[in-house]
Amino acid sequence: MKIIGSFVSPYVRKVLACMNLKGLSYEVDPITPFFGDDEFERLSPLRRIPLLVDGDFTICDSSVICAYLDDAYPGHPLFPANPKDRARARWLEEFADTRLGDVFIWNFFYQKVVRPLVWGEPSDEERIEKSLNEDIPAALDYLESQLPADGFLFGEIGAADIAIASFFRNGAYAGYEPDATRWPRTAGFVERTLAHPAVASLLKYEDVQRNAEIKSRRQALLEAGAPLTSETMGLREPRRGMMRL
Ligand SMILES: N[C@@H](CCC(=O)N[C@@H](CS)C(=O)NCC(=O)O)C(=O)O
Repeated sequence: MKIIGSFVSPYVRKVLACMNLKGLSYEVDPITPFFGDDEFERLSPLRRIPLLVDGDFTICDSSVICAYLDDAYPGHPLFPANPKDRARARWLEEFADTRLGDVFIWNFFYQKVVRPLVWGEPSDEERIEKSLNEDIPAALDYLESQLPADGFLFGEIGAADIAIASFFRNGAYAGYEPDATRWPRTAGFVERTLAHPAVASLLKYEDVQRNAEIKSRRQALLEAGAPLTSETMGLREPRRGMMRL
């Protein structure tokens, strides 16, 4: 199987960690979505990563991919079996993908890191401040009411745990760490989840991806042992997708 998308994306990280949990092997085409070519846009119409290629089948969206992997492949289940727990797991995954995505990615990481780096535009400081002072704390207040003091949400680690914790890695890349005195459950949960081998084993590739220049990135990742595809859907110049102006 192939996953199209950068190791640094929280949504790609979620899918790769879930594939690691299931013991599935994969190759990654580590592109940033803005650099995707026409073929990428044909297969991922919103120009978003991750995209899964499984033989002649392709599907996008991290939640849809994780649900497909659970349906199609045995091994470690990504969602609990009990219908109510299962629904709650899907809700918490959705809360992470949508709300944590807004507060940690679009209003924070994207503003601080991606906007200047990819588009050569200044960060929107007002958005960053609002996210840091209002929106991230409100999201963490909610998480604090939902997350367990020990272990994972539904016993074994699964997609919902990983989806939530994944955004904190990007938060940390842009300089944010949750205050463990104000949100002790959240801080402990995130630390535990990110330290799980299925997630932690991806960290070295993320570091290489973040620190290498675009032109030498593939080579640097290969040298670090990353399982890369031989071909890429990446371009040299970025293009804007229909979702972002
Ligand atoms: N709901 C999607 C969101 C994926 C997403 O937003 N990925 C970001 C990268 S972290 C992206 O591709 N953004 C490009 C854009 O929206 O233009 C999923 O779960 O896969």
